[in-house]
Amino acid sequence: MRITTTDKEHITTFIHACIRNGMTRVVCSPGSRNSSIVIALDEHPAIETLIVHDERSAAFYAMGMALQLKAPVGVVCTSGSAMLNYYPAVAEAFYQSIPLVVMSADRPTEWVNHGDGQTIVQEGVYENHIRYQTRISKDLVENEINAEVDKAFEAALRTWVGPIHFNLPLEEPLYGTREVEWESEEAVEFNHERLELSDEMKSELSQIWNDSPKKMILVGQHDKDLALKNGLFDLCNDSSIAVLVENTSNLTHQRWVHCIDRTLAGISEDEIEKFQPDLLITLGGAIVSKRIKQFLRNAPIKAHWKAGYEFPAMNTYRKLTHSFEAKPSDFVDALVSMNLNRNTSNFGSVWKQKDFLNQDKLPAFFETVPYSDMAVFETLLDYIPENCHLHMANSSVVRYCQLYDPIPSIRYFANRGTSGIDGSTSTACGVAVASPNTCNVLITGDVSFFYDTNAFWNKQLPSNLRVFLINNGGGGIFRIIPGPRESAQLEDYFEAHHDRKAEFICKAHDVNYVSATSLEDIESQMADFFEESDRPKVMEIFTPRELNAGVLSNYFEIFS
Ligand SMILES: Cc1ncc(C[n+]2csc(CCOP(=O)(O)OP(=O)(O)O)c2C)c(N)n1
Repeated sequence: MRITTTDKEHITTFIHACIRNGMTRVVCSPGSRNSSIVIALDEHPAIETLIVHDERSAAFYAMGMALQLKAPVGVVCTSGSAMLNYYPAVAEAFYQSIPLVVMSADRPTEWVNHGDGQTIVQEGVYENHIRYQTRISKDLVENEINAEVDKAFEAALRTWVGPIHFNLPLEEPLYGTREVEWESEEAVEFNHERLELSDEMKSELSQIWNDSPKKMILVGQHDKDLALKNGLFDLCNDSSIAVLVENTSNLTHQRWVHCIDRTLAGISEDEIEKFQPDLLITLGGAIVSKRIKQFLRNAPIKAHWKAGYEFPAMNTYRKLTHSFEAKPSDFVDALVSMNLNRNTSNFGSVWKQKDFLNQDKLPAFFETVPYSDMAVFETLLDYIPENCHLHMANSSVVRYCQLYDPIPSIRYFANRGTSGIDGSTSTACGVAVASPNTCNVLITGDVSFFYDTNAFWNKQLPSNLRVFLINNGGGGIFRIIPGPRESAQLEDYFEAHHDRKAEFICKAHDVNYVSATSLEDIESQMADFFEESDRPKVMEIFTPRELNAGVLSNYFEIFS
């Protein structure tokens, strides 16, 4: 097939190598130095492009698309500070294990630090948060470019998934084009090897398993994975195992504990020992619950097995004894195939019983709850449509959502890699753009929302996005957590109280906007809000900032 491309041969070779490695979507930000790359991408029949001005938002968009597509997604920007604005998303992609492909155009290397405009030292900028970084320049021949690109994608995709960075020095003139022949090639497949445990390892693990009447499996952030769910179900068909999952693990089962903080709140000092595991098995990424981290760090755990390719040395609970670089589902299957002894302990039931006991206390509590963040979450979560994507912004939103049992058909998203408040809306937009037939709901606080309003500043805004913006006049979390809430600086510096409203920001971006100040207001607008529309919609819900923290603390008290 004849295609138009840039006249810079090494860029065309580079783009073709990226396509072969599975990158077929790129979010482009405007500039001049990157024009040769943009021309090649825009003209290419195998590439779909989006345009987002703000590079910080662009990178979160791309990250959201990569999450949804389970494939590498590129971002391309001009030289200078533009590429620094990718950094928050690069760090998030690094800690959340997402294949974000950064392509930064650069001045020719000999002109860096010699007074040229829009020039900074770009190479190595993401040093501490990148799976692979390299320079692709015109000095490389075709084979060298192909080998380097393959190496980078291998690092990003085969086992430990994460972001990669290509820095591309380019000389003027930048806008020339030419025609070339291109044939689509077989895409590279990144197969991982299944975990094989040695006989020695099997006998060591069996010994520990048999010596541990109290076993706990804790699953952090993980995409929906039926193989993992089935494996866990087979492995945990045993009352000695407590399975604790957060909604971000996208796993649910009636025998498992879904609301960890709610359950922990009911454990009194004198019964702690009953709930402390001998053996801890952790799967998946970040854990939201600070309480469970504290609980496990203080527990006399004898062995901690961690399974996952990412961060094999990560020792969150300070008790790590074995790290298995494997897919969590493969590790669970390996344990299942060992036919481990069933144990007569009832440790799993003890946890689940506590969960049931605490659940029983909820209806009476919610009858008395005044209008507040807590009451709003209770109402909103009843209306989230089945099978949708639910994006939880950071701060108190993701924490409130952990207090309600997850809805099995929903896919939960949250930027828990770095827990930043800087890209939640852009990430939700990226996921929504890549899932046009699914309703995407974002629940966000006001500071997170105002921080990332440039998410709305682009042409491809997804109409399948619904945003619940809980405006409690600042960072409500700081009224909840001990420390800032007792500080004289609380209101000005931590909560950073403001009285901004989102109405005119939404109008500026032609986003539908409604507001609410009571539960009745919210409920009466819900049907319309979820009606199809050609634009996204925002419902701004105003809550009483000074009341929220007290209601939440009353909630935790009902379990004690
Ligand atoms: C990029 C970034 N800057 C600062 C913070 C620190 N921070 C954590 S929560 C928060 C306030 C968020 O407020 P809001 O989004 O309104 O949510 P609420 O606390 O009211 O639930 C801030 C500033 C952060 N996590 N990320």
